[in-house]
Amino acid sequence: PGSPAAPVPAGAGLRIAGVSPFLTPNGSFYRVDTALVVPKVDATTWRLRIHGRGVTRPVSLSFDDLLRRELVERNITLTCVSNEVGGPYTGNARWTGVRLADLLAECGVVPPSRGGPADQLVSRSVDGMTIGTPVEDVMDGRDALLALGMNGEPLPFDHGFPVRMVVPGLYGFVSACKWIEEIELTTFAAYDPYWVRRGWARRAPVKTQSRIDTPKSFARPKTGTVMVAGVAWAQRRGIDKVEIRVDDGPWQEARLAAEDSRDTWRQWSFPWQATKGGHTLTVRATDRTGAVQTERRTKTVPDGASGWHSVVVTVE
Ligand SMILES: Nc1nc2c(c(=O)[nH]1)N[C@H]1C(S)=C(S)[C@@H](COP(=O)(O)O)O[C@H]1N2
Ligand SMILES: [Mo]
Repeated sequence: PGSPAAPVPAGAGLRIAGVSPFLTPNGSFYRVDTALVVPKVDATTWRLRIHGRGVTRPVSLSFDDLLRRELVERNITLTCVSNEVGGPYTGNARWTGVRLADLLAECGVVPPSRGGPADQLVSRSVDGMTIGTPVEDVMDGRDALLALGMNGEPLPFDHGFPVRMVVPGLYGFVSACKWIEEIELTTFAAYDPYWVRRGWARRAPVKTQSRIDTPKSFARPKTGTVMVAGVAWAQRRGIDKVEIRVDDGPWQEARLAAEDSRDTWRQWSFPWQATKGGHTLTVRATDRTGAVQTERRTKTVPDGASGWHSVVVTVE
């Protein structure tokens, strides 16, 4: 990469047994898509077309065309809108790709805030998925990528080979088109993509969330110090605080691991002096806007689950 990712701070990974590693290995990265058979796209014949409203210079790019551009490498946490509170559909990877905003600008695309006629970017995959992303978000300076590498390897077939989109701060269903082959500039008024037609939101920024990775629910730890630990994420905003509550006790501050960037999740830990009996541990995060993760439980539909994650353990 011409623009490598900054080294991950030494303290970003806490090395506590049971905590999600800071970078999720490709083999254990969650997979969510509608493909019954994973597309196996031939990169030598693959092309990406960019066209539509306000595109004064439409293009059709080959894989080699992308490789000739400056490659950038960024750590970005990707989250699925269908992730329940405490669920597994979130992961953090080092993506390698090209800057989508630069490519769009070369095609003549201007964001709506500067008078551009398109407010929605619709990406289409070889398997017919359509995903709608705000043009403004893609062009506001964040690291929106057309990714072709994941954790130092070519993008795995399951994760969109040869090329997918990755946009920090937006749930995957409104940003992360795998096996992408077309980008059409249009408007939210003119077109509803796949999931929107099925009742999901048109716009879906990631909600501030936190998860207890260890201990697991129904664990039976011994009395004494039990390390409670997990991850918290609020892509684009960053995590400033994580707190733990034991049963109905006061909120107590957890120790935060070093932050890599506000677009990546952050590990945390809390040494709990566990006493005999049944206990409920609850976690909540505060993002850098000062907003405390809401207790209000919502379903995943239409724009992501909210609420606090709890685990119930029996201390022996
Ligand atoms: N072509 C295609 N791209 C897709 C999807 C899909 O079903 N088809 N699912 C989206 C959803 S809902 C999410 S959360 C992410 C998941 O990416 P991953 O499987 O690499 O974790 O991909 C997105 N891109
Ligand atoms: Mo998703």
